Amino acid sequence: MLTELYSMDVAQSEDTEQYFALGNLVRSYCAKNWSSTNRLYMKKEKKQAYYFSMEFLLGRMLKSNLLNLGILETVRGGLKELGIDLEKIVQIEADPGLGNGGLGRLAACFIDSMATCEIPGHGNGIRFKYGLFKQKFVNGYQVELPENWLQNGNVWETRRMNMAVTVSFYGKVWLEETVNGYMLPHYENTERVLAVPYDTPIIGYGNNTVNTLRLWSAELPAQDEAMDYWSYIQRRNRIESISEVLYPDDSNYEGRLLRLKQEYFFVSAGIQSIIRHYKKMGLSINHLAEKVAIHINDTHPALCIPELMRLLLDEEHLDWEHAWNITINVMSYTNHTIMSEALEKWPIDMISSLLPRVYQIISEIDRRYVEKMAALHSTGKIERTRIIEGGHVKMAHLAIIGSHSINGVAKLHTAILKEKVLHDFFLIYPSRFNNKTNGITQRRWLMLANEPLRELINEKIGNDWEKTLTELKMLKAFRNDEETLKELAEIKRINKAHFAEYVLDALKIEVDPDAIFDVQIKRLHAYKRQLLNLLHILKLYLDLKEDPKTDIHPRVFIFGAKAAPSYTYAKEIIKLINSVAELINHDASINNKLKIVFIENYGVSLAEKIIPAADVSEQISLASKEASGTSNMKLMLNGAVTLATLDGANVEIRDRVGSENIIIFGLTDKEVYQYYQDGSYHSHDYYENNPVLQRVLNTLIDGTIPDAETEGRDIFNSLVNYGDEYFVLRDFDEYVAAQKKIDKLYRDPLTWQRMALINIAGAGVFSSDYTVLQYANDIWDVAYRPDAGEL
Ligand code: 26V
Repeated sequence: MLTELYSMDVAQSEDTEQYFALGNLVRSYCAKNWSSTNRLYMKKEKKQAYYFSMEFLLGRMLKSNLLNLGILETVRGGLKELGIDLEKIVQIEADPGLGNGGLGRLAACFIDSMATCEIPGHGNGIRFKYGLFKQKFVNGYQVELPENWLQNGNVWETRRMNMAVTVSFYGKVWLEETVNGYMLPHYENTERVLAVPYDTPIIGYGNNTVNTLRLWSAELPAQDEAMDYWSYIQRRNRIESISEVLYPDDSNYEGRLLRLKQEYFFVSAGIQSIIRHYKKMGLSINHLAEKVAIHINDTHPALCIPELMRLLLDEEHLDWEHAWNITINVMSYTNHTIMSEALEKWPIDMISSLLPRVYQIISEIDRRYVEKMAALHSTGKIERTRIIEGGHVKMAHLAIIGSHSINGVAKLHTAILKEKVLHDFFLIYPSRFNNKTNGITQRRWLMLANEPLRELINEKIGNDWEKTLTELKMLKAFRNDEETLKELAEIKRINKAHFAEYVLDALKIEVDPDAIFDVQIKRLHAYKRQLLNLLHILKLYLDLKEDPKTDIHPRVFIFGAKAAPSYTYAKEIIKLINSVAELINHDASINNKLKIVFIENYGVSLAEKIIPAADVSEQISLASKEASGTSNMKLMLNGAVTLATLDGANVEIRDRVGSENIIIFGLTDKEVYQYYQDGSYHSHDYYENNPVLQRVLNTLIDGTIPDAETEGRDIFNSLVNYGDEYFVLRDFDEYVAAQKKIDKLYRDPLTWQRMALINIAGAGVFSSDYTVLQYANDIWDVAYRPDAGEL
C-alpha cells in the first residue's frame, strides 16, 4: 500500500504516510462487507433507521475500526515486526470534532452500537469543514482557533457525486391546481444548493455489518458556473459557507440564519436521499413508514417533519391526512435539555423567506393542530403548545406534534419532561412519552482506552462482557478478593503515571500519581457548577495556608472544558480556574498537596487519556439541570468513584452501585423546584451566615487570586449579590462534607478499590448497545441481531 500510494517502502516512510497507508488498507478490508450489508438490506427490504443529527463527535477511527474488524492485535504485531509503533501512527489521524459535547458523542456511540447490534441504522449529518474550535489558553484566557480537521485528507470518507441532491432556498412559491386536481407549488427565483454526500463506513464489532454515516457538503450546482466570474465566486462562497463550520454554542440559542440554513440543508438532502433509495426497491410510497424510521436528535433536525410532508404532498401527490399519518409514523424525537435558553425558536420572517413552502406547511400543521385540539383541550393549553406563537416557530413543539415518540435521556429527565417542562404535551399525548437512558460504547471507552483493565477483567471473568456488558456484574464475586483489588489499584496507578507523563510534557506541571486524581470533564456551563469544585479547592488551599499540616491526601484536580465563545461568564470561570491554578501550583508552602490541571482543548482523544486515570468523577450539576450526562458512565466504567448530585443518570448509577459506593450530596430536583415555587433562596444569607464560605468567597475579591480581579468580582457578584442561579452556595457545605468523605475513603485502599470494582461491575447497563436496542424495539421497530442482549 505504501508503494502504491507514495512510491516508497516502509524504511523510507514517515508516520503520516504509514497512517494513510494503513487507513487505506483498513478501508479496502471492510469494503466488501460494506457493500454486502447494503445489498442484504436492499434484498430483504429491511426497515432502516436513520439517525438525523447535526453533530457526530466521532473521535479518531483507526483503532476503533481495527478493533471492530477483529484485527487490532494482528496489525499491531505486524507493524511491530516492521519496527513501527501503532500507538505512534494513530496519533496522526485528526480527531474530527464534529460536535459540541454530550449530544454529538451520544450520536457517535449510537452508530457504533447500531452496527454492532446489527441494526440497519445509519447516521445523517453535515460534513463540517471546521469542527468545534481548538481551545488555547493565553494568560489563562480561552482563545479559539479554527479546527481544520480535513487539512491532510480523510481516509474514511467516500465522496458520492452520483448521489448528490439539490436543496432549494428562498424564492417565491404559489400553489396552482393541476388537471388532476392537485394543488402543486410553483417556485420562482430559488437559490439551489448541491448537497454532496460523503459516506463513512461504520463497522460493527465482531460481525460483518457495515452501516453508513452520510455527511453532506454544500456545493455550487454545475449550471451556476456559467455566470459572471465575480458573481460566481460570491455565490460559491455563500453556498459553501453552509457546511463550513459547526456552531460552538450549545447552551445559548441564537436565531442565526446560517444555522437555519444548515438545519434545512442536511434535513432536506437526507430525506430526499432516503426516498430515492426507498423507491429504488420498487415499493409504493404508501408503505414508507413500514420501511423507514427517522430519528430527530434534539430539535436541530425538526424540519424533517415539514420536509417529509412537502415531498409526500408535492412530489408524491398524497393527500394531507395520508401524508401526515406516514410522517408521524416515521418520525421520533429525543429531547436533550430542559435549559430554556437552548430551545430553538425561529422568527416567522426568517423561516418564511428562507423556506417559503416549508413555512406554508408548518402553518398548516399548526392550523390543523389548533383546530383538532379545540374540542379536546382548553384554549390556554392549546396556545401554550401550538407551533407558531409570539411571532416564532417553536421547534420543540413541531417535533412533538409531528412524532409518534418523544423520549428523554435518563429516568429523572423524562420524569421532569412529563411533569414540568412538557407537562401540557404529556396530557395531550401521554402514550408518546418514554425514557431511553443514554449509554456509551464499551469498545472505545474501555476496550480501547483502557487496555490493562480490559486484560484484567478478561483474566477474572472471561470476555463475554465485551459483547454483553452486563456480564461485568460477575466482577462482584471479587469484591473481597484482596489480590484482585490490588491488581485493580496497580492498573489505576499505571494509567495515572501515564497521564502524569502527558501532563508534564504538555503542560509542564508535575503531578504525583499517588495523589487522588479528581476529574471534572464537560462543557463549561454555570449549571454544571465547575465553580462549586473551585470553591472547594479554595477552601482546601486556605486550610493548608492556615495550617500546613492539615491532614489531607494529596489531590490533583483535573478540569477539561470548552466555553462557548460568546458565553462571557463561562469564559470568566475558565480564567478564574487558571488563575487559581497559577496561585496554588506555584505556592511552595502547599507542598504539592494540591495541584490544578486545566487540560487545554478537551475533546474525545483527551477524554481517552484522562478517564482511565481518574479516581473521582465529579458530576455536580444542580439537580434537574443535567439531562443525563455520559462522562459519568465512562468514568464509572473505568473504576472512578462518583461524587454527585441526584441529577440525570447519576440517579441510575446510584441505583446500580448502591448508596455505599457513590457519594451523593446536595439539593434534590424536588427541593430545587420547591425553591423556585416559594422564591425562598437568598444566596446572600449563606455568605453572611457561613464564615467558612465567606472566607472562601472573599478570596475572589480581596486580591488573593492573581490577575483575575474583574473575573473574581463578576463571579463573586453572581454568587452573592445576583441570586446564585444554580444554588452553588446552598450546596457548598454538603459538597465539602462529601469531599471529606472521599478523602477518608481513599485512604483506606481496600475499601476504595472495592468501591471502584463495584462501580465497574455495575456499569454494564450503561452500554449504548442496550440503549440502541431499546430504540430499535420500542421506537423504530427495526430488526437487530437475534442474540443481542436485552436488559
Ligand atoms: C443546542 C444548541 C442550541 C443552538 C445552537 C447550537 C446547539 C448545539 C447543541 C445543543 C444541544 C444542547 C443539548 C445537549 O447537548 N444536551 C446534552 O445531551 C447529552 C446527551 O443526551 C446529555 O448527556 C447531557 O446531559 C445534555 O446536557
